[in-house]
Amino acid sequence: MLAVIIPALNEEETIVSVIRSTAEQLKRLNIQEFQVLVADNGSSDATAHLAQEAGATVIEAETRGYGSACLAGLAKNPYPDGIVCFLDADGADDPRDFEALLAPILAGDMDMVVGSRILGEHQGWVSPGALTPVQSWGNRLSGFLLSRTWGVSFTDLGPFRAITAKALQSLEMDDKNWGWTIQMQARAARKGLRVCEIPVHYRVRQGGQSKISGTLKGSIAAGVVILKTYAQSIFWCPNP
Ligand SMILES: Nc1nc2c(ncn2[C@@H]2O[C@H](COP(=O)(O)OP(=O)(O)O)[C@@H](O)[C@H]2O)c(=O)[nH]1
Ligand SMILES: [Mg+2]
Repeated sequence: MLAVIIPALNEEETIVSVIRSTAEQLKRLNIQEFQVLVADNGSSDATAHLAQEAGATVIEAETRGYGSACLAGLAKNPYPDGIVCFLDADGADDPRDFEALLAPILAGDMDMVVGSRILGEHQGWVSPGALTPVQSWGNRLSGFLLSRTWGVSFTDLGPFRAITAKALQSLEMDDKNWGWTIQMQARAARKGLRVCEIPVHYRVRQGGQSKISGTLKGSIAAGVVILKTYAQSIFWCPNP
């Protein structure tokens, strides 16, 4: 009933522990029926091989990009009536937060729950250096824009999130890159879905190299894409 989609690009140092601790946490929560889908789009290292050995289903995404990998994983979701979770492959998200993330959906109270690293930070949970200042302020700004536009309460565009497969399908997601997270939140808000966020732990990546926030150029480029996706979402016409 639960699909966990992990977009991964050259994450051989961390992918195995992310898959193992995900499976461990889900079993601890008594969730027996789940599938871990690693969406790899052309890693040149051993990511795909190691992910498969660790028990995940590996999906080859044809086009580069974070959203593109998430879409490729989603296309192979075996549970169309279940729940879909996303988390990163670098070990920055903590699978121990699955419990808090899933609880409101399992209780039937929410359609989507986003893990906020900013809320975690306020409680001293974010390791120093895990979120760069540019990332932190960029995400806060995005949350502010979403809140002002649709009256939802978001502080972050965190990658670790859970949503019912049905709700996700209704959002007609199509962003192929770094607009993926804001597109999901903006469209969910625009559609009037039941959404909330919870504080999550966030760590420095556990190995390998950052593809985005590690450089100022990467952060600015992602910021521009995120703002553009927000603006496009205002004009999105959902199917009734
Ligand atoms: N499949 C795929 N995954 C990507 C791509 N770019 C980044 N990722 C993954 O997306 C996640 C977030 O990227 P990361 O480099 O950690 O960004 P940061 O946290 O801002 O430094 C990681 O799991 C990456 O492996 C991409 O083009 N394709
Ligand atoms: Mg990361």
